[in-house]
Formats: sequence, C-alpha cells, structure tokens
Amino acid sequence: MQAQTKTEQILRERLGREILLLDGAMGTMIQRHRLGEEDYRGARFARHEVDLKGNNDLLTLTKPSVILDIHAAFVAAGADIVETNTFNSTSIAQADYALGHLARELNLAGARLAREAIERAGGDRQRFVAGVLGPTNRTASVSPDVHDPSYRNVTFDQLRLAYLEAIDGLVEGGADILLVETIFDTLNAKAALFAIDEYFEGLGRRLPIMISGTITDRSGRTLTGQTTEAFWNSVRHARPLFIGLNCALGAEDLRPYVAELSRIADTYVSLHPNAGLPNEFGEYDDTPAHMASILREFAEAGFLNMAGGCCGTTPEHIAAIGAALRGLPPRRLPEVPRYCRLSGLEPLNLTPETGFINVGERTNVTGSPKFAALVKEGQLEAALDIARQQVENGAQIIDVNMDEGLLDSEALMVEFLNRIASDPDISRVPIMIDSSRWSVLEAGLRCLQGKGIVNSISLKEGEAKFLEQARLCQRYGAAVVVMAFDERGQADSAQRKIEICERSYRLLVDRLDFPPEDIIFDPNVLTVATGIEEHNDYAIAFFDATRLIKQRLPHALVSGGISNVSFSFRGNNPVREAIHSAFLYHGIKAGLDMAIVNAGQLG
Ligand code: THG
Repeated sequence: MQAQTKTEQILRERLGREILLLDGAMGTMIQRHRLGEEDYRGARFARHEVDLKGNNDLLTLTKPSVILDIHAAFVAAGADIVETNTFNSTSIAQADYALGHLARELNLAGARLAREAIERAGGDRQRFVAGVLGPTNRTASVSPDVHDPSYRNVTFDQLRLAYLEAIDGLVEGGADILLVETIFDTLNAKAALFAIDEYFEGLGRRLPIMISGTITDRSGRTLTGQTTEAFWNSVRHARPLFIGLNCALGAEDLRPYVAELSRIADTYVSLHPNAGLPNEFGEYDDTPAHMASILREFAEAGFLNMAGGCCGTTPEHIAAIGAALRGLPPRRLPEVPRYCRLSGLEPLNLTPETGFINVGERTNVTGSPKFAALVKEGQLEAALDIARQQVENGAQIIDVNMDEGLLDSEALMVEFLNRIASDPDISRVPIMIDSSRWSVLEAGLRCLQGKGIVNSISLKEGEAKFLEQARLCQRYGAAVVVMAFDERGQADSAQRKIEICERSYRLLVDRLDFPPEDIIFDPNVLTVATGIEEHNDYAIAFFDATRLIKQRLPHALVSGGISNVSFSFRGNNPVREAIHSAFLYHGIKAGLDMAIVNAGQLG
C-alpha cells in the first residue's frame, strides 16, 4: 500500500484538534434558482433528444455560475470540505438522460468548479474538495423483478467500471478526498471502493477516502437491510479516513446509529443529516438553530469528527452548525481490538466471547446429494430451504459450493448468492464462498454486500498467484481460508502444515499488509481409518498444527471441514456423528475457532 498523502497528514492533524465542517445540500440550493428546461440545456444541449430539467449535475457544464455560487456560499458559511456536484455523474445514472458519455467530463468539471470556489474565497484556512461518488439509481443486491429474486439490473463489474471513469475525472479535476456517499446498497459501495483501490494502484498514490452510509428509516437499517455495524464491517477494508452517515433522516433520528459508529469505528466519524424529514410538500423544515443544537449535543457526547448537512440544508444551516461546534473537542479514536469482523445483514465479530463458530456445510453440491439434486433440477428455491435450515439449526456462516464437473458453477454461484441476498433470514449471516476455482470465487465475491470469506486460496500454484488472489480478496473486502497446500502438494504432517501456514502468513502480512485477523488457516482435515496405516495419525497432526498456528501466528484463525474425517464410515451416521463430536472436542481444545459442519447433526 502506498504512503498517505500530504492532504491526509494535514487532515489528520486538524482532526486531532477540531471538528471539521462539511458543506450542505446541492439539490435544494439549485431549486432556489427556479431553473427551467432551457437553463439545463444551455446552448450545447439545446437539441438533445431527452428532457434535461432535473439533471442537476449537468449544470456544472451548462450553468457553472450557479454551481460556483452555491459552493461559494457554503465556503463563506465556513465549510472546510466542499462536495462536488457529481452525485449522479456516472455513466449509469446519466443513462436516464442519454448522457452516459458525459460522465468523465462531468466529474472533471465538477471537481474543478469546487476547487475554483475554494481558491476564489482565499483566506488562510485550508479547505478541501471531496469528489462525490453517488450510489447510482440501480442496486446490485436487490432484484427489480418480483418474479425473479436472482435478477439484477446492474452488476458489480458494471458499477466498478462506471466508478473508475468517474474517479478518473474527479482526481484529474483536483479532488482531495473521494467520498462514497448515500450508500443504500453496500454492494454498490463495495464496487466503488474496489474501483478506488484499483485506481490508486495505477496512480501510485492514495487519496483519503470518506464513506457515508444511509440508514433508511427507524428500523436502523440500510435500504438493503444491513445494520450499522454490519455496514461498517463490510467497508472497513477500504481503510477510510472517515466513516459516516448521511441523508434519509434528520439529525435527531440518527442519534443511535452515529453513537454506534462512534463506538465501533477506529477511524474518524462524520455525519451529514437531512434538515429533518420531508413535509407533505417534500420540503425540509428543520431550522438551522434546531439542527445545530442537536449536532452540538452529539459533539458533546463525543460522537463527531465532522458534521455538515444533506437534503434541505442551506448555508445558514452550515453556518449555524459551524458556530455550534466551534471550540468543542473532537471525538477521540477508540482502540478497537483486532478480531475478524464479518457480516451479512448483521455483524459477526469473532471475539473470544463469540466462542466456536459453526459454518453450515449442506449448501454444497459435492457434500449433499439432496442439495445437488435440487440444483441440477434447477429448483433453486427449494435449494434455498437447505440454506435456511442450516441457519435455523445454528449455522453462523454458510458455506456455498457449486463445484461439479457438469454444472456451470460460476453462473450457479451467482444465481444462488443472489437468491440468498433476497432472503433476510439467510442473508443475516456471512457467506463462505467455497470453490477450487478462482473464477467461481470471484463471481461469488461480486455478489456479497456483506463481509464474507473466500474458501480457499493456497500456495498450490506458487507465490505469485497466491498473492494476486489474496490482494483481490482484500480489494473485495473478504477474509480468506488458506489451505495448508503448497507447490509440493497437500500437507499431512504437523510439521509440513505449520511450515506452509507460516510461509503463507508471512507473505500475506509482510507483502500485502493483509489483516492477520482475516486469515483463517485450514490445516486439512484428512480421512482417518481408511485401512492405510499412515492415515491413523491424521487427526492428531491436525490438532498439533492447530496448536502451533495459534501459538506462532498472531490473530490468525483456524478452521476445518469436519465431515471429511469420517468418510470411511459413510452410511453410518451415528458413528460419523460420534467421530465428529470427538474431533471437535480435541480440535477446540487445541484452538480451533470454527469448522464447516452439518449444523443439524452435531452430537
Ligand atoms: N476445508 C475447506 N473447505 C471444505 C472442506 C475442507 N469444503 C468442502 C468440505 N471440505 C466440507 N464440506 C463437507 C460437506 C459434506 C460432507 C463433507 C464435507 C459430507 N457429506 C456427506 C457424504 O458425502 O457422505 C453427505 C451425506 C448425505 O447428505 O447423505 O460428508 O476440509 N476449507
């Protein structure tokens, strides 16, 4: 990872002393100008075939003076950070106006205009341009078709490419920060964060990132159903400078969620609420004085490092918020212990209190004949019941495997994960994507809004491939199962197991700065009692390796596929269950953190 920029150093230094002020709404300020179709079109788009009124981002090109004046008014009100007028400036969102081809230009011009407003204002207080990446008008984890829960009208990769183009324009136009905001579907945001990381790698330097989610209503969840902590667990891999909340609710209603973020996030917290809830005319009524008093109370409670406004907020709101927060101490960053922090719609933090974790094994075409038959017959709704049963039977994560020679594993992985995403009882838990093929793992990663686990990667094909795949897992925001497998094959002795795990660990942590708590070693549960003498010690080798991993590789976790051990007793379930219980007893004593098991059948 590249070093932090000068901008980030300056921001961090300021954040240690004060609460920064973000600007307010663009849309409601534009409304004040009562612009008509002609204004939006300007000369350049006079003959465009689609109505353009309401395409606020286009004003950056056709009425730049209006946008510049709005930025200037917010700067005059004291905003430290000016957000670009690029909320809808992706090829995806602009497609509604048949202006998808303008995306890059809109971002470039949008960033330049925000920068110009800051430069014109002068003064010795440094102000920053936040290049806004909006959510687009499509959602990657929800089906727009009630008859087909697996259908999507946008894919992760389409979003990724659209964001790459927008980022390129924003950075060239002079953005200091990239702001992924108004996140109602975390999968869209993960595509933006993936694009940002990819872009920074090409650029050779990193800009600070700000991420801001949207809690849709008093259920306390995003539109796609995540709780605040599940949302944070899903995006923290991007190592943002700010994590925050904006839009949908007024300041008062956001209190429990900003309190939560403030408690769990080991980075700076920002908040830019709406000016209350919209009234019957769709207008926002919260007054500058009232909104400022609420945000002051939040700051006094120690929740805030930055505040500003979303829909309905004006320069008067921003000035009042600035005055109310002036001189108050900023929130201090909490020490957050290193634990693997996963999520589906809900968080799953693997702390010492969580205890042993069961991963449901039944949604596996090679591990469950029943599941395989349903998948082959195309009965994916019925196959989904197996996933639901696993969760009902206590699986805290579910393993999904579609590896079978005659199946289109990639397509089925995508379809099944999309169906899981539509079922809140199942998608509550994190997903473990299980395949021996990278293309299937990656297809799965593009479907997960939560923080899941890739099962698995290894040194089987050498260091270069291992590091490349691990780097991608990091970029998608997933933990990894690393098998004790190398160029020479699968490890069977405790010695070989720990050697391979240690080598893998060093590569991940030293070369990639991979979070060690996101590494889950699998030292191979091999089948015992096969009649071959050398196989009799396999379970002991697993326990010994587990102990060594826990001793020598800090924060790393250990998992295994338990049912493998008893393959010699196929058809004799009472014996298999007894073996599994004994295996788990010794495994957990040795430090086993989780295992892939038949969640309905544990003694
Ligand atoms: N490590 C990792 N991933 C894994 C494994 C592992 N994924 C796959 C597998 N091993 C774990 N999952 C299973 C699932 C089912 C069975 C074994 C392992 C199993 N199934 C019965 C059988 O084949 O006899 C099905 C019987 C039935 O349903 O009738 O045993 O080790 N990282």
